[in-house]
Amino acid sequence: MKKCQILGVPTQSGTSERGCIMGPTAFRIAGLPEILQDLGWTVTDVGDAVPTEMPDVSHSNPAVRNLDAIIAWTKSVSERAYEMAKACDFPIFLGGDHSMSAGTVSGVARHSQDLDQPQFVLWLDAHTDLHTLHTTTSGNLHGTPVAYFTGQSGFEGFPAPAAPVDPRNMCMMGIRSVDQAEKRHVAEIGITVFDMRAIDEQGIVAPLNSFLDRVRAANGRLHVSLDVDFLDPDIAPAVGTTVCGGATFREAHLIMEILHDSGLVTSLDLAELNPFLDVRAKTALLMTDLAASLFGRRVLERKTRTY
Ligand code: 4U7
Ligand code: MN
Ligand code: MN
Ligand code: MN
Repeated sequence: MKKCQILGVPTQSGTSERGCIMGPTAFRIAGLPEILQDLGWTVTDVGDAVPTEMPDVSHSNPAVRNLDAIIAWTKSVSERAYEMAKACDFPIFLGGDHSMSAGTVSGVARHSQDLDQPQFVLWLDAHTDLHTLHTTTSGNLHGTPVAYFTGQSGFEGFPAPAAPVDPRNMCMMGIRSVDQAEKRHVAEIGITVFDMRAIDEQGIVAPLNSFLDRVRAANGRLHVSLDVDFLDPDIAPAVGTTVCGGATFREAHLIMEILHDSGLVTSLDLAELNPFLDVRAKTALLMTDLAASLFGRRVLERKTRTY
């Protein structure tokens, strides 16, 4: 049986809204480990990550918040993610704010490098999270993980990622809030972006399949990072940074179903869940159901559809 390991990353230092620290607990209460077991996986919950000792750091950009804590989380989560990628077929990371992905993606990418396979990343988010310590104006470092794990400069005090992800191996979907500095950066480094307008015009099937074809052709390993705010706030209110006009219930499930059938996904972040802002747990339950779709839950027993 295929083995998956689940790690909680209860960080909220990357955002100014408190509550993401409760995210991993909410996923456990929603029954994620049992649901994956029922889908035929051997599941081990390896508990929660603990940040390393905080370094004594400061930064020239006075807006930057909680730099010491984010460096400490990144170091510890990156190590844990690397060990999990070695030890099982599929690590799952329960956030925690999206600064967690500086650690998760750098850790799994290091293992892909050991295997001599390219790391691909599918980023499902309203935001590009491409700020550096120098360009962020909010100072909230959950807006920076993509710049970190793709090896951009401007992360003084952080360990250099062992295996930076090639931005050309990244695809973003759901994007609808991009700051000026990020706009310049995203075009420059060659990330494929399907913003909400592209999804309105083309749907999700063709864009997603064009990316999955590239992953398959390169014999790549695929990390999926799902930020709650990828979803429309009407169906997923439990997030600090709501942006109108997000993905619908069916768009999100269809992405997960196609990802499952592709067989290409090797790791997953469930990021930014803030249970303190939820309405009768509906966001926690939806995020859990989306993970279930990615792990093979389907409406009918039928042969895997190939795209
Ligand atoms: B998330 C923002 F200004 N870009 O930097 C910023 F719009 O992980 C938002 O995607 C960052 O939720 C959102 O603060 C980070 C803002
Ligand atoms: Mn994000
Ligand atoms: Mn976001
Ligand atoms: Mn957010």
